[in-house]
Amino acid sequence: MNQKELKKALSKLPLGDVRYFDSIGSTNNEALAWATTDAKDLSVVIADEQTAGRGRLDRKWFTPKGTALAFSLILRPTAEEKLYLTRIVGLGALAVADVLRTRGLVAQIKWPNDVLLNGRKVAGILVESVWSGEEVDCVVIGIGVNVLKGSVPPVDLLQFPATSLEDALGQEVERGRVLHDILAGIIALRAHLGTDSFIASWEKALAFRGESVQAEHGDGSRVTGKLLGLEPDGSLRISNEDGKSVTVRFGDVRLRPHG
Ligand code: BT5
Repeated sequence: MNQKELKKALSKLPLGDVRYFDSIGSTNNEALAWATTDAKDLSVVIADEQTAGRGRLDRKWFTPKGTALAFSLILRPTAEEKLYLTRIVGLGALAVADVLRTRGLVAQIKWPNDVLLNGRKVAGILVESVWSGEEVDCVVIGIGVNVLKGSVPPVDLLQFPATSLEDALGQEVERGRVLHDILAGIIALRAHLGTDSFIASWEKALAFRGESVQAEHGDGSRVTGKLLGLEPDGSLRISNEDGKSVTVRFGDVRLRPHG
């Protein structure tokens, strides 16, 4: 992957500017800094390697050289899109899941921000915002996808099993093509962000729907029950052990199958 190849692969998309790095700390950090200056809507930061890739709550995200996709897309949301900011993590996750499905894979979203293949994590999404007082100015959608086998971290570093596209497909995949397709998917889905059908598609792609799950918050509190679906803001709806419908909001939540 290099700047020239990428420019060619992405040339037909209505992107802002594209910045490519052979190696960087975190594409999200670069995009957040750029977003506070002159970044246009749909500008992208892409890196071949991240040395300080981040997950939620500063957990580590591994992006070894030459194997993965790591990029951050800057959105300048319209007034209407600002009404649906909590759906943006779904926008990223759904675009990734859709692209994997067009390659014949059974991709599911482990709410809120993981994409799974065969019950293993293949991609993670990290959405961060730049605020101007009370108003959101920019949203950065950071996406990491394990494309080639070498991108999958060692088991002892993981809380959840991981896989790559190459593992799932049994053949190598071109990273530029996957990147193109995910960006095209985000651009297409973005037009539907505020619709009921967006939530319906997101809901349909959820892992563990109708199954027993446990959502654990950072403070140790837990909700156990059947995963029902999503609220209009993208929060998770679970029927708890007393049969009552409860809402699990975004934040430091870990979801796993239960029982
Ligand atoms: C995420 O966080 O899954 C969000 C990951 C977002 C990464 C992208 S890459 C481009 C952009 N720039 C950044 O700096 N970040 C974004 P979370 O749900 O907190 O999951 C983090 C956990 O996933 C870690 O604690 C590990 O257990 C596991 N993990 C780390 N690297 C992984 C990998 N390559 N594949 C699968 N699991 C991984």
